Amino acid sequence: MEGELFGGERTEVAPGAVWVPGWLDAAEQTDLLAHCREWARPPAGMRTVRTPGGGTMSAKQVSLGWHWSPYRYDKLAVDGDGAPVKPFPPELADLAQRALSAAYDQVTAEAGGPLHYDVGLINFYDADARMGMHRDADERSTAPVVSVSLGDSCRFRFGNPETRGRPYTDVTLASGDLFVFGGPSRLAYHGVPRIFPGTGPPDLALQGRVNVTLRVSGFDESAAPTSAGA
Ligand code: MD3
Ligand code: FE
Repeated sequence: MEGELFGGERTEVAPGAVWVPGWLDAAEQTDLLAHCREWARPPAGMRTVRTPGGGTMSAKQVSLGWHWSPYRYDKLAVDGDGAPVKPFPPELADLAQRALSAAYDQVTAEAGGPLHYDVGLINFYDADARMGMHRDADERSTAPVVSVSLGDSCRFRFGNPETRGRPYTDVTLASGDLFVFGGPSRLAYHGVPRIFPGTGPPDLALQGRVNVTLRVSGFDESAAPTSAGA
């Protein structure tokens, strides 16, 4: 198929859900992964997320800007070492704006000006990790969520806003792929039912998969020194 080897082709998987395979080139993937490894270090580094039911998430996670734990945001790593969350880095703010431009012809900003991306959630998957079907509803903003994949490919299941079950669409996300979830897709159920070990670009030298999501919290930084949500 023409263009298969090149990034930048958009597919609208559902209204507002745009997939851009091969969006980041090899050098950009290497650079982003190196940053993720830095951000994963303590303090407020990568940790196992415990869910209220007594389970654990198999993907390990680190937050930037605002610290997410089920199901709230804080300025401290309240379910980790308690340290202040790392700041949301300017390079991720830039990446978010480039992602919106790549995915959409026009971004309909909310009243109050351009979208202010201020949260990064980074998930680290080993070969056996999964993420069950869920919705992301802990942000106060309805701005699109930006997702960038690195390393091993995965099966990504994109569902519907009403139920955990069908109808859903399965997509194979590969290293460098961009996915943006806005509009009616923002509150759709989604999950990662499997990782395909050994499928990442050899040069990236990553065993497993890393997913970076960029979000707009909708929280007021100055109004809530330690906690928001809940
Ligand atoms: C659709 N991450 O961090 S990325 C998550 O691959 C999350 O680590 C998965 O689900 C991962 O919450 C899936 C795709 C994704 C991310 C956020 C979304 C899809 C989304 C938010 C709303 C709708
Ligand atoms: Fe999610």
